[in-house]
Amino acid sequence: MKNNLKRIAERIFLAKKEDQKVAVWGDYDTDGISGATIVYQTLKNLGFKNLQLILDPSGRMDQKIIHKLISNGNKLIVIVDMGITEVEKINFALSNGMEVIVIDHHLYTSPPPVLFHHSLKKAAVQLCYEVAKAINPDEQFSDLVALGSIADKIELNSENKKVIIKGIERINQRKRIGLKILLSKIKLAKLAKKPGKSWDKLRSYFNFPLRNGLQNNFYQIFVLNDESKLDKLTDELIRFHQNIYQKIDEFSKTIKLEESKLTLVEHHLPHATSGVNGAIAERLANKFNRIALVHGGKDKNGLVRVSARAPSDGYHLVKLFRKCSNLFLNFGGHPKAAGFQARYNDLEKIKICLSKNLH
Ligand SMILES: [Mn+2]
Repeated sequence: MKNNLKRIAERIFLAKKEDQKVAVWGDYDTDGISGATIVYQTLKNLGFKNLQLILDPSGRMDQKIIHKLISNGNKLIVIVDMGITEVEKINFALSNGMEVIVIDHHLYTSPPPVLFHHSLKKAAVQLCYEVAKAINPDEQFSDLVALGSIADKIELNSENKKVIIKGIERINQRKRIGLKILLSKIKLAKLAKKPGKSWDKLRSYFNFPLRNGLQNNFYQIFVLNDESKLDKLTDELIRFHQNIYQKIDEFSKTIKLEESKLTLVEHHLPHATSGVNGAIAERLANKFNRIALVHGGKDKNGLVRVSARAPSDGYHLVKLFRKCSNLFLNFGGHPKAAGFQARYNDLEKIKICLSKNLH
């Protein structure tokens, strides 16, 4: 993997030397945005002129964006927090004269046919930090690594702990002015060095539907120094947060505990995104101390996207999903926060299968 880092840095230096058009493209959650921000800022600081940052709410390597990049004459795309399994789309970009670098931490079965940096034990933002360090050892982004890792519910381990702790210290020192203003407004005086209330609170502001142009809002909070602009941006973020969480809370309170080992719930709130589904699932998992599965109803093809959350101890959602994988169209995620896509009509079968495999 070290070797890959070196090769990625070399490819970026080549792009700089040849003045190539480069796009950095991040997934739309906090991990994706903070990771893409790190790569984009590092390239910007290198002096790239033809550089573009894409934080698109459609996520998952939208084909329309690939077409746009091709017609704009892009030579290189750096994909963050997605792409490791998108072999078809990558091949499409390659066959149209673009090169691709993937920085991703999701599970894959066969490696993508391009340069990539990957680990299952780190958030994508930490992998981006490593790429940034390979390009410029002086880059100071550990606070964003802590933020993205906490938002993505990454479990602390020997490979990620050092950087995350360093980042938490940096957040507590209020080095990044946008975060400083936001944390003071939400009255988060100090971020603890291990999971708990302060992490949950921080996460609640960053892990919700990053729609309505809020990706850019996040990016600006990460990079701007203008206090009056930051004041407006953070207000906007907090207003959105209050509005959506009020609806999520009201809905979650109406749910009663069922006589089963896990909770399966359908909601009809606006923004039935994985962020909203996840926030409801999170509340129900904590409230009932059991696994919660939440979705916003079926689409026109009769399919549902379900977000799952596990209570604090003793569960591994991805391992559990593997036992019922024949019932899913796809699934993925992390031990305590995961999701799947399935046929709406299979949900009861899925519930029975998952319950059976829970001990
Ligand atoms: Mn991620």
